Amino acid sequence: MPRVVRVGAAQLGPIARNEPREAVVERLCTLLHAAADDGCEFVVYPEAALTAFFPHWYIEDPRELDAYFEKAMPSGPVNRLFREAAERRVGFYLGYAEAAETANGRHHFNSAILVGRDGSIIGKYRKVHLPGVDHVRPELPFQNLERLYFEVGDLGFPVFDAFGGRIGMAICNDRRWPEVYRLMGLQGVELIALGYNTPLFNPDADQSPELRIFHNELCMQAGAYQNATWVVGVAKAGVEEGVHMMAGSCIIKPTGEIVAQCKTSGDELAIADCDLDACNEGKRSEFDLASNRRPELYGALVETG
Ligand code: CDT
Repeated sequence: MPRVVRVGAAQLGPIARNEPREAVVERLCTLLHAAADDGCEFVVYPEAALTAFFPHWYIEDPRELDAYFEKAMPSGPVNRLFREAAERRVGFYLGYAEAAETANGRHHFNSAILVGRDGSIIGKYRKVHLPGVDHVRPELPFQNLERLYFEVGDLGFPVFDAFGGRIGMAICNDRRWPEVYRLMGLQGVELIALGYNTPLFNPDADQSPELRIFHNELCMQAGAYQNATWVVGVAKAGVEEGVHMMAGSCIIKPTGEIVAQCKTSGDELAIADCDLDACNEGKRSEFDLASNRRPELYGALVETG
């Protein structure tokens, strides 16, 4: 039986700092319905898709900061997204800021969930590779304070049985690290969903927007090819509160080729039929990881430099 999953990469344009959750969820639902009308069964939204990307600013007021975090998933306005997605039988990946209440207090993560076509949460991922710093640098035009606002994810890189295949998740800066794809590749991943909020300018480096766009595609295409997996990378794009964000959300097939891509910097869908069996060729030949890797040597190589 063919294992074709029709996927919608649901790019978002900017979200204003004062944009209510209800308005954002309305936008998510509009994309969801367009995807469902086009036959999609899985929609991928960006990183931190419910709010402006608040790590770009130092927020002194603890109550203002707290308002960016979800204390339960789903809750409040987000219930609507779960309800309408289940009604349309569309599953989704959703990035959000998570406040997790545990026995030893409250913990904050940059998280993503995988939701099935029946609206149930199949799995969660918490971002491991947090960019930026944990202190304010007033001289910069904008911050990346993810290391101030979030803890490093503690769930590893799990892969879930869903949509007839093996589905993994990553978040933004994770995509630049080959071990992220490989750890999921070793678990047989067939589609990696990945949301991002990437400024077109890096205040810490002299990089043109063109070079940054090249690196965005380079790392996701390499991750797809080297692990024979689909990768769906989805942006929050446009000018968000003065920060120019990268667009170019795309769907990449296991050969590393881009098969669908957004053209604008706003709310937009890119759709592709992702044949999970297209992973088989790579997984059985060049990237048959079990027969080609030499993990017994890698430790020694690292130790001897
Ligand atoms: N959100 C996130 O992870 N952003 C980083 C920005 C790095 S450059 C300032 C990224 O890798 O896209």
